[in-house]
Amino acid sequence: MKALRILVLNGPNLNLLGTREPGHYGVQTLAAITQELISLADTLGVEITSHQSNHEGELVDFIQKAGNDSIDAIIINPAAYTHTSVALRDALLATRIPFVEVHLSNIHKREEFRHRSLLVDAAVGSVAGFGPVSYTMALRGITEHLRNKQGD
Ligand code: CA2
Repeated sequence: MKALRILVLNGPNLNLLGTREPGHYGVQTLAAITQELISLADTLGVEITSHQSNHEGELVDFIQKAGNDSIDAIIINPAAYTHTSVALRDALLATRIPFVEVHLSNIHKREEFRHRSLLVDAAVGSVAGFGPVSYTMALRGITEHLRNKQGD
């Protein structure tokens, strides 16, 4: 059977991980988090591709491209765009690719403006508050979800 293909997208400022604000976002760099995901993907037998962008339009482009590249699922940490981006919501809905919203911090115990996500009601699920483990939980969760659906 063809390996599942999963796209991992990271939004603005996540390229700074491991350099500042360890209280909220931990000490691991994005490269280290991605490396851990690649090795878990290997264990699970799925393929992952990963991108980070500070630009909303570029993230929209990656999502649209995923629609043409037969990507099976998207794991996305939209960062600040979580709380503001109708464009990311529209792109995700347009491609109809199942996605998981991920956050390092627990957005619900932070400032009120972070409590609202413009994406989460369209997601298969969301994981927040576990630091880098949020990403590995998302990968395990969506892989199992897709495999259960393949068996339908
Ligand atoms: O907790 C998360 O993963 C967030 O998506 C991170 C976003 C924030 O706007 C969301 O509300 C929650 C911020 C990412 C900024 O990352 C930095 C990393 C290091 C230093 C400064 C910012």
